[in-house]
Amino acid sequence: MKKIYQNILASISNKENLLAALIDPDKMDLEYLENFMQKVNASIVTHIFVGGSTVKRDETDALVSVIKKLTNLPVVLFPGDVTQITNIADALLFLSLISGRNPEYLIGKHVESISTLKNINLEVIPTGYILIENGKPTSVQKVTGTQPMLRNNIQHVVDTALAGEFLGMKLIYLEAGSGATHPIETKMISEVKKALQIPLIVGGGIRSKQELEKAYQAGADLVVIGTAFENDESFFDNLL
Ligand code: 1GP
Repeated sequence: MKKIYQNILASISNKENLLAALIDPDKMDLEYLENFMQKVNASIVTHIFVGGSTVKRDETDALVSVIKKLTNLPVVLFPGDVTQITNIADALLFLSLISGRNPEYLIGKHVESISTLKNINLEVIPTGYILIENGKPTSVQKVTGTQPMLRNNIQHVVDTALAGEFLGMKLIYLEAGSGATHPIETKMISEVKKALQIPLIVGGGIRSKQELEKAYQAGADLVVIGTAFENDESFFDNLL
């Protein structure tokens, strides 16, 4: 059943804030997963995102099959590469790195993924992915060989997000990068949100309840947190 995107839209119209816990197969120890998922299930998390910049073939499949046994929350792939696609998940963010100018990450990887995607029944959600500089190089930047967009050129980011919407993308993801020193600034979130009709995802560097609330207040519909959950499980309790 392909309903993840429809459910995101329904939650937004009900004014519910969405929160994804990002699990990187490269960093998550399977032995630790059960305990981690108990924390997730008892928290305000609404989605599980799975993905990373450097993940070994089949690692995502193994991880997602265990996650599915431990939670009823939707599991959405947020892949760093084509090898991270598995039909055990509920949906796939079909990411186009529209902040960059590397054709591989605008269309190349997408074409490469079709031999897998055409044979499985995975919900595919076209997503405009926009990397914003945060003071230090990110893994996305290194892996994709692209430059992030400048923090102080908000208009250029707004135009890029809207171009993504006009191209037919269903979500826009503003990304400061995993472990970013600073999250995306609220002014940028609110300006992008004002311009868009489609939902806005914000992630990277969010480490406190206050930062999470600021992102929602500025207009983020769905916030993604990875590092803060990985580093300190009690962060789940702080969000209650
Ligand atoms: C990274 O936006 C996500 O792609 C989450 O970032 O790990 O900094 O929470 P953090």
